[in-house]
Amino acid sequence: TNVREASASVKPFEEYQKIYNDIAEKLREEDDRDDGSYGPVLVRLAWHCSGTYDQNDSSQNKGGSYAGTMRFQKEQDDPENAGLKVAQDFLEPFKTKYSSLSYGDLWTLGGVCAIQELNGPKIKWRPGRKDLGLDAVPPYHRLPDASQETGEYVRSVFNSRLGFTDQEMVCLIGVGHALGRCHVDASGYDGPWTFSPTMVTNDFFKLLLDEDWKIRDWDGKRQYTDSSTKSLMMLPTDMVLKKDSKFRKYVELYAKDEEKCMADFADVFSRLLERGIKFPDSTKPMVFKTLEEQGL
Ligand code: DDH
Repeated sequence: TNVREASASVKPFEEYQKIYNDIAEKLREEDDRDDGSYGPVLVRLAWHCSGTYDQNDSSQNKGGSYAGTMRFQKEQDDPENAGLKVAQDFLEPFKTKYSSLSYGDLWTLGGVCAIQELNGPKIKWRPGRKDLGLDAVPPYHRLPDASQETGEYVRSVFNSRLGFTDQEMVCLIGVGHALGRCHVDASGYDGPWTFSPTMVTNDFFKLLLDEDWKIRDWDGKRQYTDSSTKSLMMLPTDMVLKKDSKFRKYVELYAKDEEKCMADFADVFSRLLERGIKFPDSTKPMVFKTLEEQGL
């Protein structure tokens, strides 16, 4: 089968809100990461532990967030996962404190918490993933290679394997890349996409359309830089969203309509975290309050 059954024996909502609060408080306290927040790298961990799913694979190596297999060196060594140990280490204390929580639940909840605390939309989330063994590690080359610059390639990742539409892939990539930056010592690329890398915004879409993007003149990997400030970047795969007319119409839509952008992102990111998992009817989607909403 291509899906896995989530456990029906989960804790009440309040218990998960407590874990959310613990993660959010640590995010608030620890600001020694490049732009002052570990939030972006937590979002990337949630995406990379989920984005390995292949809906056409019925083997035990089908991937997805269920099995928590990025705790194994073998999956950490996937070149596309370079730099994510930082995020795993950030969350590890909560695995110790809430030992019945699986890694898949912890890492996806970490991403949900980061998005909401960085001013993003509410992301529905469900628990029940179970840790599986080393033999469930998915194969390499499922997570996207940023040096590819064709629509066909981007669709091969998000449509063929993950089942997302053109509009959904544009939304996921563009809101994801509003956050954080590339690190030479991780991916080999360098720099942020936006001027506010610790805020969830639709700025990626506006900048992609409005700026004049040129190949950066440097010794590193082939990437683009904005002609006006030369401080921002775009990956080859990001530029595809502007060049491919079927993608571009959604870039234009999301650049104009932030509200629609955030509503669509909340929905599609939530589904990304649940790819390959069947949840029992008894497990209702949870929506967490931010620290601010709780007066914390
Ligand atoms: Fe990404 N991403 N991403 N990305 N991503 C990188 C960083 C971050 C690709 C390549 C890179 C998504 C899609 C793609 C985030 C979220 C999301 C880096 C730099 C590369 C390279 C890593 C480093 O050096 O530290 C490619 C290729 C794709 C693609 O789909 C074609 C999606 C869908 C998301 C999402 O969240 C939904 C975030 C956040 C970061 C910043 C991490 C950080 O440490 O900061």
